[in-house]
Amino acid sequence: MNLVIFGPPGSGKGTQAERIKSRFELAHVSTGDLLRAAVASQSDLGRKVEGILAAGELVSDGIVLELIREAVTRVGNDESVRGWLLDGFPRTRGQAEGLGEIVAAVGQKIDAIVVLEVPREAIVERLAARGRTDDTPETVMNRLDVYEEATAPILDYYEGKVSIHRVNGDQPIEAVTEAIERLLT
Ligand code: B4P
Repeated sequence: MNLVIFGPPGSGKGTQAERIKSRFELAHVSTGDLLRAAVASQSDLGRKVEGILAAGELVSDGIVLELIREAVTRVGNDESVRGWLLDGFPRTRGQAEGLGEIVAAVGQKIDAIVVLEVPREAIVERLAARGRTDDTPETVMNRLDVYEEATAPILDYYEGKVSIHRVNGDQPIEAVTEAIERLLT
């Protein structure tokens, strides 16, 4: 099974992905984690994207698509998992179209998209409590705006093509996990 977990910044995509990956034996692929690891290692890629992450802007589609192409190929050769769980990707229409080409080239498809719905006020509160370097109030506001403008419209692109499951993400972590598991089994 190949899944995409979708939602605004701070909606709990990474939190839920960590919990459901073992339940469904999936490889968790987070573009945010891959980019933060590149920054931490100060690789060429990391130095290029560091400022973009700090500002809450999107890294270019070309860079992110290359990371995903590598990850999908790696997971396809990994017999210990039954598919992938993409977290934080796609985030633009260009990424969605690029993902379609990548999965078609390896004979795969997206089986479902899980959308975590959380009101803006709850997100601002959550991220202020977490305090990652891109969780400052100004950056969080920018990330939410970028989500509304560039990312949320992707769901229209997938409408009618892939099963889209909407989940209330504004409830305790365990309740969100249970809701996702019910939808997918
Ligand atoms: P991401 O790493 O994807 O970060 P995120 O959207 O903020 O986090 P997520 O939704 O996973 O929230 P989490 O579970 O951590 O992106 C970071 C940056 O990387 C982007 O701004 C961009 O610059 C770049 N980037 C990433 N992907 C890209 C792409 N495809 N294209 C271009 N650029 C890209 O949860 C957040 C907090 O809430 C945690 O503290 C958690 O404990 C808490 N929480 C979770 N669930 C909760 C619940 N149910 N109740 C209360 N608190 C909860």
